[in-house]
Amino acid sequence: MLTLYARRDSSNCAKVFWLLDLLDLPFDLIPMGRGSGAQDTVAFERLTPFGKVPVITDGALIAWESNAILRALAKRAQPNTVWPEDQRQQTRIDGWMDWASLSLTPPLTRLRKVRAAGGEGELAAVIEAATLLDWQLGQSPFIAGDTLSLADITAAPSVHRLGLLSAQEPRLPKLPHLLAYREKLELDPLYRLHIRDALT
Ligand SMILES: N[C@@H](CCC(=O)N[C@@H](CS)C(=O)NCC(=O)O)C(=O)O
Repeated sequence: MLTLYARRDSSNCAKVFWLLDLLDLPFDLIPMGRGSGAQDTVAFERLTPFGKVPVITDGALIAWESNAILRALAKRAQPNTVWPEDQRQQTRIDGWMDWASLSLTPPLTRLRKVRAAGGEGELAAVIEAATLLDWQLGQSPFIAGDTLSLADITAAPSVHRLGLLSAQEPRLPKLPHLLAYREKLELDPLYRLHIRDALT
């Protein structure tokens, strides 16, 4: 049986909640992380060198880092369309997952933190990443191709938060492919539940 240590209002956990639901994988949830009321943090810290959520265990398998968890779950539930076994497709999806985590999310996270503390923050890097994503979504209906994949799930918290930012930030350019893509994701009940309605 899978055990997930996580909290619902964390972006990295939200990706994992979405995939577990999509793959219909049963799991035990141990609430963990800031504000979760977790008691047994010592046992948790033995599982991960960083003390961050999400973490999953599956028998002897322990996985931390949300993208590694997504791949471990997708591997466990083959065949599936979100991370197909074909190496060429997997590599393309992996590339976009890394891009989302390394180039899309960090400037947005930095901006949100600075603004939450009352500062202005650096908008240019957010615009650069969002514009690249918009361009890519002009090439294919989903980030890594014709169907929803782990790349979309990885990027989803930032896609949602870019939508929240665009409502308050007139300097964010209109990005029509990104807007249409977010509207399409919002038709997906699992995106609504785990991303849109779970994350601020
Ligand atoms: N790169 C890691 C980041 C993990 C991370 O920073 N998790 C945050 C929540 S999104 C966390 O554990 N924060 C402290 C806490 O909730 O106690 C991943 O993708 O899993």
